[in-house]
Amino acid sequence: MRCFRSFAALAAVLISCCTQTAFAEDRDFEFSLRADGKLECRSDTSLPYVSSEPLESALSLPKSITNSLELDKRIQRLGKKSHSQESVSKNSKRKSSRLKRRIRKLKSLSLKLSQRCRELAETVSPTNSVETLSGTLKVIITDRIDSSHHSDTYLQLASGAIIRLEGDLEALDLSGINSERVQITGRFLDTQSTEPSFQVQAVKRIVAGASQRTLQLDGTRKQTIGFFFVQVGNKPPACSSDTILQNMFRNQNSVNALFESSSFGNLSFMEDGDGDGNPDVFSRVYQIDGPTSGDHFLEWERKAKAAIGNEVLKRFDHVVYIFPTPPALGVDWAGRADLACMKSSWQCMAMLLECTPRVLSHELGHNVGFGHAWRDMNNDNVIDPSEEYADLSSPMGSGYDWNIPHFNGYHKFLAGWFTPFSGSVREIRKSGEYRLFANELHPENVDGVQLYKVYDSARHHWEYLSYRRNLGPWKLADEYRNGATFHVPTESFATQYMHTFRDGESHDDSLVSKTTFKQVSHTENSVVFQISIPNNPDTEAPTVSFLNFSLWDQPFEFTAGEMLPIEIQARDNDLVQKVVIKVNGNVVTQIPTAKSDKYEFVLDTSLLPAGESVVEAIAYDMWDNSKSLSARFLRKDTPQRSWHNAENPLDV
Ligand SMILES: [Ca+2]
Ligand SMILES: [Ca+2]
Ligand SMILES: [Ca+2]
Ligand SMILES: [Ca+2]
Ligand SMILES: [Zn+2]
Repeated sequence: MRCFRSFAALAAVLISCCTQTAFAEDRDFEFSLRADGKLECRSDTSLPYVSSEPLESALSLPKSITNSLELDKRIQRLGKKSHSQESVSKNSKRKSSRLKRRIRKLKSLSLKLSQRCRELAETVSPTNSVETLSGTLKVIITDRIDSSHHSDTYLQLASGAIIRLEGDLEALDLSGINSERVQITGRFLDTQSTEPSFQVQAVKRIVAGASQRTLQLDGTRKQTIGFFFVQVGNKPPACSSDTILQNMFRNQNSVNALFESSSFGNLSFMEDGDGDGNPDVFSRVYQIDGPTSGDHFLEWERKAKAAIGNEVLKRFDHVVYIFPTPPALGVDWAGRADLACMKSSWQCMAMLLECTPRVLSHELGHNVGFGHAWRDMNNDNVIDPSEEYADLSSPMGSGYDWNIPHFNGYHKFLAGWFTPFSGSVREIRKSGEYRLFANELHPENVDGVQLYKVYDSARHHWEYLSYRRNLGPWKLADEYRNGATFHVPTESFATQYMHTFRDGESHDDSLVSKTTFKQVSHTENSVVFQISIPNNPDTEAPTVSFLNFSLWDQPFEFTAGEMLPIEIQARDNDLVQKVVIKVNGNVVTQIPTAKSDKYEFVLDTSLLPAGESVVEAIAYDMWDNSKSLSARFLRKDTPQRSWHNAENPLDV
């Protein structure tokens, strides 16, 4: 599933979807094995079902097969092969019967998995009808010891209740995570458990009269952070308060020093944020009774919260729990954190099962809003779990040895850390020779650019170009230094590392994107390169239209409080970069590039003023050509000025 994240892989998936054949006749369900080992079943007549446990090994699919379609193909291919082997020689007869045995085995596996899907469908109560919920999206990232990761997506309702979302979550747009309301349609799967789950069918943003979100973390932030040590059963926490105090605040290369240096003073964590004269790394060990086997992190968190008490917890922007080590708890992860919680007013959570600067900086990086630092080590355009942390030039990768480097250029940009320093980030639109200063230097001391954005018109994405150096305790592996480094951002706030150039090295992409790049020279603080790109290749503005209502001369009438779904279609000769939604002149949301050309949201009219309101959709392409379209809305309770009132000349 992870392959959806790169454009090339997405194209490959789209192509393979289009050549899909009908599923086997004797099967009501199409099934697939998810990355987490669970079985997902789809049919034409219902929402998908997902098994609550990973498949047992007896039912596991052959290697390189992940779904029913591939299984069918394999069976077909073996069938053809066995026909061609028949009635030739003794040897091929033996081969043929071996193939037939293999086919029987695969067919029986296919039937068993279909049967499992039917059982799954039956255990979900038929009264669980499709319904619509609204709330905010919340994502918790789990960093596993084996360098793979897992993310859980939740909907937090206005009541505070948290519901785990299941389904095709790769398609979820996370740009408004934690700070925007969304409306989701789907069905409850399991309401009995302490963690109810909901199968998602569709997600739409809710927009209203006023802007409800900050797009970036602008301005200086001094965060309060409380560290709490929790014993689970008889298992003690992973480290002492002294270890955290040193690693977080007091060592020369402390995690707080890393954030202060990386953010150019925009973000720091306070050792005594509640101002009572004592560090907020609490030496007391809180005791919870378990469970001590299996991964029950929500339950541990709930019990730890109860033991600590809300009076204490509420003083902090970030609450960090230190639980027992992974082997003591019998779990496969070392850290876990809320993603992008700093974008909202919500309290941030992180859990540590290891107290190293590496894990600590990584989890707090998730709190800021950073995804992982990927690197496609084998260049197959797919990020495998083992490649999820493979870019060692960022704490969001695995870090280099036990050193931690600064966060990378794109992530600094995402956090708004360059924002106060004008001229630090520039787009390259013209061919020429450019100088780029090191990502690590404080922009106040730099008279020049520290992050370049280059648009690749063939691959339809922005590439971020930075230059790295060692600075104080913040050290990089050699291969990331002495050259211009390219990163491509992903939809889940991750970055994909592309390449670090060397002096004299060039890349000629003129056949694909008409762009060539050559590194000229470097010093410790800067690199010089030449780039040749076509002159503004796109002057054609996107088209934009409303799909689900027509633009009459009259405003669209609504009753106050109504939730109006609005569908917009935006297309471009190149690529739609975003669709910005304004209500009465205020930007209320922006929707990034959609995989289809449909941009949907729900207008919450309860926050619209009396009288007429204007909703404007502005589509931008990658070159900032834009096209805007407005629709008028009128609250029914206000008397409508009719067109045949006096000043209308037609009324005579
Ligand atoms: Ca304190
Ligand atoms: Ca790969
Ligand atoms: Ca500067
Ligand atoms: Ca265009
Ligand atoms: Zn992580």
